[in-house]
Amino acid sequence: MRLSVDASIARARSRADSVSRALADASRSADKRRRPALRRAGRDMRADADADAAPRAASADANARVVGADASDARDARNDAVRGRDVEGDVDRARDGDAPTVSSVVDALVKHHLAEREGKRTSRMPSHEFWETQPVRQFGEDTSRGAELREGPIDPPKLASETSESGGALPPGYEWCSCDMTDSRTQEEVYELLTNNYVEDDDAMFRFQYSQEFLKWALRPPEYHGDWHVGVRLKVTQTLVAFITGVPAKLRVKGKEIDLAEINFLCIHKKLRSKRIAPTLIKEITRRVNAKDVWQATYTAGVLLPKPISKARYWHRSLDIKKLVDIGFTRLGRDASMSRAVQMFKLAAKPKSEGLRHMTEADVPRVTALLSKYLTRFAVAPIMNEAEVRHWLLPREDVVFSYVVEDEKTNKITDFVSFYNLPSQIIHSKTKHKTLKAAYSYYNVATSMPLVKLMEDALILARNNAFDVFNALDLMENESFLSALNFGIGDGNLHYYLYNWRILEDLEPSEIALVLT
Ligand code: MYA
Repeated sequence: MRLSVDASIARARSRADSVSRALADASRSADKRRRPALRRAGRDMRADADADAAPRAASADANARVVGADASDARDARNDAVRGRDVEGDVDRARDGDAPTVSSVVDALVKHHLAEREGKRTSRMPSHEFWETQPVRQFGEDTSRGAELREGPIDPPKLASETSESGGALPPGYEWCSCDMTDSRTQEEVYELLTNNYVEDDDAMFRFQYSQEFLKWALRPPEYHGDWHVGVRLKVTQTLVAFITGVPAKLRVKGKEIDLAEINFLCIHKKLRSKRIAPTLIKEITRRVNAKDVWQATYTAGVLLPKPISKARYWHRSLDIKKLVDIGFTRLGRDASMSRAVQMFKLAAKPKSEGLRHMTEADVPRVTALLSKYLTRFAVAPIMNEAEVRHWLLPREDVVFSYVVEDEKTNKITDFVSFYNLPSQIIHSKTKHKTLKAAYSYYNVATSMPLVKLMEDALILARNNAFDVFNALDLMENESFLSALNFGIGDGNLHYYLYNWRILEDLEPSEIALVLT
């Protein structure tokens, strides 16, 4: 299974190669002024991605939290194929008499690749009819020194009383509602909607399955607002068909403290997709958030929208490799045997750190102090008071798992480790397994030991709680343990966004300390 790591690196290289190949193919095609050659550029790359199979690893990802390097290759190949089609446009134009030279086509492609890498807008990029009207960073805006733009709010402050009182127009037959997450019937409706329609991996093999207990936890933090749990119902039957939520939070962004909404669980029933309902939902939650005098928001998504402040990656650590291979989450490399893989992912029977125990109510003040101090190191991090630490970090059965190490002499909490439980359903399971049990790394602080040691204990605890895989983003100091503990890189990006707050430069994931559920 060492192959999986090797294969990830090989894939990164092969992606770079595929860009060169795309350019070369494009150049050849333009030369011949033939469309099929360009189509082939896309197809060939897809075939390469499929052939290079090693760890298939795919998982539903929070907002595309997906494992599976070959899926990412395939997506890159698809993107390249789209770019190939762009070139076809050039070729068409050529036929119309405006003939591009080989070098002009190649130049255009190179320019596009470079611009895309820098997050700039080019005519070849998809336009964002909705997002281009919103107070968010835009691709291609001039953020260089001396340019007009400043860090901070994008729209000037308004008055909550200026916010309109009624929601945007839904298609006929639908109506707005607030989903009362204290009501068990409503919880069940939300659970059903998400279970059948929320985030899937690219190959539609896995879909997030947030439990009702999890949803209650994620949506009812201190000071939450019931009307920030926005639903859309079919008028006649009252069926819940769409959802978006906000919860209040405080974030420190490059030294500035911002009261904002964390937006999550945007979901539209599969039968109502591509009807521009998402922008209507987003405008409605914006209206309801603004009505509470809150003007900023943060959110994460797998999709690339204008314009992330950072791009993180999921990494995956197998805990039950046999099951992961059985369900198609992981594929063993050509030369890897199951017995070697089992050996590679073997963990000790119990945690190694002396004194590691469950976090309790009495730990709340000391965990708050430890975490608050630690989080000041990062450019973007939540600011949590004791009530919020109690809510987000005290253990909750089958939802959030938190442990501390207490120094016996000083009674200080020296270390804290936590993860949450977000299973995915296996959509077309061909085995007895119906669910992938995934633990997601949450907030961790190590002061009495290296982080890698604390996280090894987290893996053991997760395995002892019957999780199949442990997922972690490359945020904060996580890179210090990912490779060392045999995590494999996933394929989905998780983009971090701020609404109505500009920062001028993109941040590294290691500068981000925000984990949204
Ligand atoms: S991320 C999780 C998102 N959910 C899923 O992936 C579940 C499965 N998918 C679906 O349910 C639908 O495909 C969704 C889109 C609902 C995603 N974030 O209605 P449409 C833009 C933001 O025709 P549909 C999460 O929960 C798209 O670029 N925008 O599309 C965080 C296009 O706009 P533009 C998205 O496929 C959510 C427009 O929608 C996303 O039927 C943060 C198309 O609309 C996305 N994930 O539905 C929300 N996906 O033309 C933003 C597509 O411009 C919050 N789109 O490209 C902003 C802050 C608001 C509060 C502010 C307070 C101050």
